[in-house]
Order: sequence, then C-alpha cells, then structure tokens
Amino acid sequence: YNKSQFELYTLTTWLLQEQRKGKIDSELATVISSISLACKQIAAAVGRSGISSLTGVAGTGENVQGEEQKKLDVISNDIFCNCLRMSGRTGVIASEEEATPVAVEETDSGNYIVVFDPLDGSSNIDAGISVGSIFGIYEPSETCMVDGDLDQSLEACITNVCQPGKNLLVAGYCLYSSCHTMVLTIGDGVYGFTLDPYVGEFVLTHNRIQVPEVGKIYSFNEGNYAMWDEPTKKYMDSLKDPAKWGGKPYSARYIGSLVGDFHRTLLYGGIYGYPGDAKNKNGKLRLLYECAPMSFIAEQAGGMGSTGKERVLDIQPTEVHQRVPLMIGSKKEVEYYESFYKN
Ligand code: P6P
Repeated sequence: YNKSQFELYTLTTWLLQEQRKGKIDSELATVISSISLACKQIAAAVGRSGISSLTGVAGTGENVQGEEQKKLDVISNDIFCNCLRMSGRTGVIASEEEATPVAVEETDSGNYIVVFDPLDGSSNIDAGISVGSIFGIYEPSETCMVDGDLDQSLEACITNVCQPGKNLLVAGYCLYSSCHTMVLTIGDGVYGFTLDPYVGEFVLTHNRIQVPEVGKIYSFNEGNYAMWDEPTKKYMDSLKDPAKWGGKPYSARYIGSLVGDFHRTLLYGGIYGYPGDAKNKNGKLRLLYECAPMSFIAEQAGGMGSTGKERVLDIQPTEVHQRVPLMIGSKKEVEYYESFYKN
C-alpha cells in the first residue's frame, strides 16, 4: 500500500505489533501505556516548572533518601502512582520517593510489579538541565500469590519488588530534555520513542539501539577522586594518559543526571560510572529503580552493567533502597574498568 505521509508509528502501534508477535500480552502493554501517560504529564510539568513556580523545594522536608524533596519530585511521584493505579494491571509499586513498597488495591488482573524513580536528577531542575524517569516491570513472585490473588502484605510486597534484575520483563526511562525520549526494552532489543508535541504521542525514532562496543567518553564525578579506592584511581589515571591512547585521551562528560548521562553513553558509547568510595562503599545509585533497569537496557543494547566486580542483573536485592556501585555502557569500556580489579 502507499505509505501515507501522515502515518505515525507510535508507541501504541509498536505495543500492538509486539502483542501480535506474542512478545507481550495486553495486560503488560496496558502497564507500559500507563507509564507513557505518566511520562507525558511529567514532561509537561518539567517544561513549565519555571512558569508555574514548580521549581524549588517542596518544603516536605527530606525524602527517604535523606535528600531535600523538590516540588517536582512529589508531583512526579503522584503522577506515576495515579497512572499505575488507574491501569488496573499493577499489583505493587516501589518508588524512590516511597519509604516502603505500596500494594495497589485497584488491580483487576496482571498484578505487575513496577519499580521506578519518578524524577531522577531533580536537583538539576532549577537550572533547566536534563532530568528523567526510570522504571522496571516484574511479574509477581510465585511465592506471593495465594489462590491466584496477590498477597498484599508488606512482607510479600517487599519480596515482590526485591527481585534480581535478570527477572525484569520491561525496563525503560524517559529523558526530559531538548526532546523528550522514552527508551524501552521488553527483552528483545532497545527502542526509542520521541514525544511529538504536536500530537502528544511517543513516535518510534530509534529502532534496535546498539551501544558502540568502545567509546572514548567517560562520565564520572571526579570530585570524588580522593575517596575512590586504588583500582578506580588507577583506572581513571589511565583514561587521561595520552601516551596510552595514541596521544588522544578520553573526554569527560558529566551532567549529574543519570538519565542524560546514560542516554548519551547508550547512543555515543563510552562509560558512565558511580563507584563506591570511602564515604559510601556502595556508591550513590539505587539498585532497584536505577542500576537494574539501566543495566537491562545496556545489555539489551549489547553493552554491560557491572558493579566493577559483578553483573548488576545477577544481584539479589536485600532491601528496597539499597545502593550498588555502577559501571555501565560500552562492553569493552566496562570490561576495561573491571580489569583493574582482576590484576
Ligand atoms: P553526584 C542525581 O541525584 C543522581 O541520582 C543521578 O541522576 C546522578 O548521576 C548522580 O546522582 C549525581 O550524583 O554525587 O555526582 O552529584
């Protein structure tokens, strides 16, 4: 047939195609659609934050992370929770902004487990620097189903969200930046959908993203150098030694927003790293809703996600907000970092 110039290949179209291929069922597609609605609402809120006085702190004190909550942190969390509740297919949610996982009453079926950071990098909001939402979706653990119904006790909710990243069915993020792009994997490659503001739809723009195997960009907060352990210091020194790289050392790129730094690493290659240090031996990033979903995406794009010593997706979480060191991006670059712990 003659392809119309008005044909839009939207996220909805892609989800229907993946259902036809048997890659996902309609219930999981419904959860993903509800997340895309949340991301559209957050994109609008972030875009207008300066105008509608949504910048600045919420005045709700510190969140569970001990970090000052921004107004948009609270709003983004509410938006995510509302959309997931209204999907009727979500059983439990775990958010960076919630102390404990929350059982969703309004679930008719599906009972999916959704972990998310509703607005990562929000300390950058007031300066208009890119921020993002990160999410992952699991099936409920067999041990938490009683006669086909989801056990909604807190203990069962914690068991449901504390699954290793290798169990993830879906992982994705939405970057709020010069353009708003949702990057998504359902376990068969990585796809990017850019929000068309004229029609309010995410449109397929990146088909089967492959992270370059090598990349001469490193993305670390070198302000922490003095607190790093010796292997990490030696690694960083080697990246900056021109003699080692034919006279052309690596370039540093760091915006202090994981979603922006990771998205650039995914598309251009290189490595993003947040190592442990003398103050925080497990670094700063959270396993459940930052490191595991990003590592699933990285692996699906041919890259790697490691703590420097082990594959992130193999880690069995022991608590909801636990931190792990994260080295993620081009396979060869992550392996080069790991080599400093092997010799
Ligand atoms: P630092 C933002 O707070 C965040 O969680 C990530 O988005 C970002 O990569 C990192 O922390 C920045 O941390 O210590 O370099 O400011």
